Amino acid sequence: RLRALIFDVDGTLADTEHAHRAAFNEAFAEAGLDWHWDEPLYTRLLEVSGGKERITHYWREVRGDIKAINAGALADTVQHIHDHKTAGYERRVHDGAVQLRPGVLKLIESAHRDGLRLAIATTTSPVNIAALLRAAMGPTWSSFFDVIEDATTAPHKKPHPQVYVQTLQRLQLPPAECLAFEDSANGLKAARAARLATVVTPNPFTAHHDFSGALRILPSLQGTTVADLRGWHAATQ
Ligand code: XBP
Ligand code: MG
Repeated sequence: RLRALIFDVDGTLADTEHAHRAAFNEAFAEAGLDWHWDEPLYTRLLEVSGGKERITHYWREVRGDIKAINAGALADTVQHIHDHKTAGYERRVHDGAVQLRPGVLKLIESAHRDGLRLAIATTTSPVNIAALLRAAMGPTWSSFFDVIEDATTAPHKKPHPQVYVQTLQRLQLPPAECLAFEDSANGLKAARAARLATVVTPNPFTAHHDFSGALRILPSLQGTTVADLRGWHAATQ
């Protein structure tokens, strides 16, 4: 029996990556770096989950000197850039730059009414989740979610399954009683490695990814009902 829905945030609940990209570029300029991530480059860099991991990966790509930098100093610099990036992202969300994807709010509200438990499994930071969901759902947004696992609680980023494994542990449910919702190949891999049946709603940044192993691949959650989810889930049992 289906008991819980577990949602990724970035790209799944909302098309957040335009705002993330702009915030990264602003943070690079602030740090005096001449880096600029355009859309094609950012699309490629999204293969690295996690903002700090993405910055470190790019540093390694464009500069040969990474080995010469003391690991602590590098981590501090990346942290500084990422703090600015987070502040810039929050400001954009505040200013209304990001909305939930079609069908998301309706599905969350009807699943909650229907007694399904809801959880979040994301690689992003808690402040980003709060900014987005407060803006989209109002001040009571957190009452909808029983469990939130994020960058602070699950340091191994997707495709590592840690964030999903910990979400299941905290829900105290087996994966067979849950469905995951993802938008990317890394997210799908993480969920599948935690044995979760997964509904994928790709977005323009992830449309080219390989989604083999997905339970369903849908253009969005618009029109998807709780009854649909229960039916798809029952077919997996
Ligand atoms: C999303 C990410 C995030 C965002 C940036 O992956 O990889 O890193 O792009 O957010 P997923 P932070 O949707 O699979 O969780 O800078 O806060 O990491
Ligand atoms: Mg995602």
